[in-house]
Amino acid sequence: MPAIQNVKDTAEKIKSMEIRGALKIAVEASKALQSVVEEGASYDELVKAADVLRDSRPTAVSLPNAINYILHLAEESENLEPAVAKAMLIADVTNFVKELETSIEKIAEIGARLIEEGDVILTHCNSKTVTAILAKARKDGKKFKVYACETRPRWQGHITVKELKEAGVDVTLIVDSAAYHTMRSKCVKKVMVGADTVYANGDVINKIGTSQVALAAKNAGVEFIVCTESIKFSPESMMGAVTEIEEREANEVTDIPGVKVFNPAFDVTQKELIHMIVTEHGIIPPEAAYQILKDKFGWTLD
Ligand code: RI2
Repeated sequence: MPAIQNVKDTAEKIKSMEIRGALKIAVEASKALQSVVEEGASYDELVKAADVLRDSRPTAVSLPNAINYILHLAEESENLEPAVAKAMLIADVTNFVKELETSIEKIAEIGARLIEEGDVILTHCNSKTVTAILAKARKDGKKFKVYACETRPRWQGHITVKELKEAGVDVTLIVDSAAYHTMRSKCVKKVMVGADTVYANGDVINKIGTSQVALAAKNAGVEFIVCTESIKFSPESMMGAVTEIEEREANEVTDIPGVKVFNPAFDVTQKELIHMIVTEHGIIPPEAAYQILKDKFGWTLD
């Protein structure tokens, strides 16, 4: 298949959520751009391919972060002899994809240390980062219980319960509106969720409903933990940019004809509700998000 067709297919799959989860989106978009590079495309053709992918999902910042990084690599190699530039770019992009994929293993290693024997954990939506942490803790021999919100309207909680069951974790599905009651009646100790975007000030965008779970956790005295790779930290937020919250079709919510529907896919959880953020670089308080952007990516305000 020609690389540009592969790019269009990938963009379509991201849009329809066949490819979903913020890290997976970044990995698959990067691989699609890698195929464009391998085909020997010019810099301008690579930019065009990047534009096809860029708008496929507006809220997950991992997508523009990955695309911009690959374009930056391409710019750096532009003045080299074409064959050398191509070989260098392929090697750099391959490395980048590998780094993205291994960051989740590092987080699993770090996050699993937080899980204690007998813990009761609640999660919302389906985060590969969170399920990797829980699967690692189970593999390490720890016994604990997980409650997973079903996560209307796309039911990603069903993916979570399947993945955790396969990993041998004791997992129970709950409806979204049972989150607070479950926290109190089942002695939940920790909430663990993923992220689609982390702002420089420590606020976190994740699946719709996350902020309600965080508010409930605060009231119930439950620790609220965000688990995320640093590719999801938003450099634009340092300059005050606000991420667009994706609104999806009404038919995801109801098939009743003529009913007005508001269907936002994500919400913002304020840093005051977050106890810690687990990243591949270690565990940080939400206030240190700016430091990650500065130290790891060199983005500064001056
Ligand atoms: P990982 C998902 O969004 C959820 O909001 C989830 O918490 C987040 O991406 C991060 O997922 P969607 O793609 O990258 O289901 O941790 O809309 O897998």
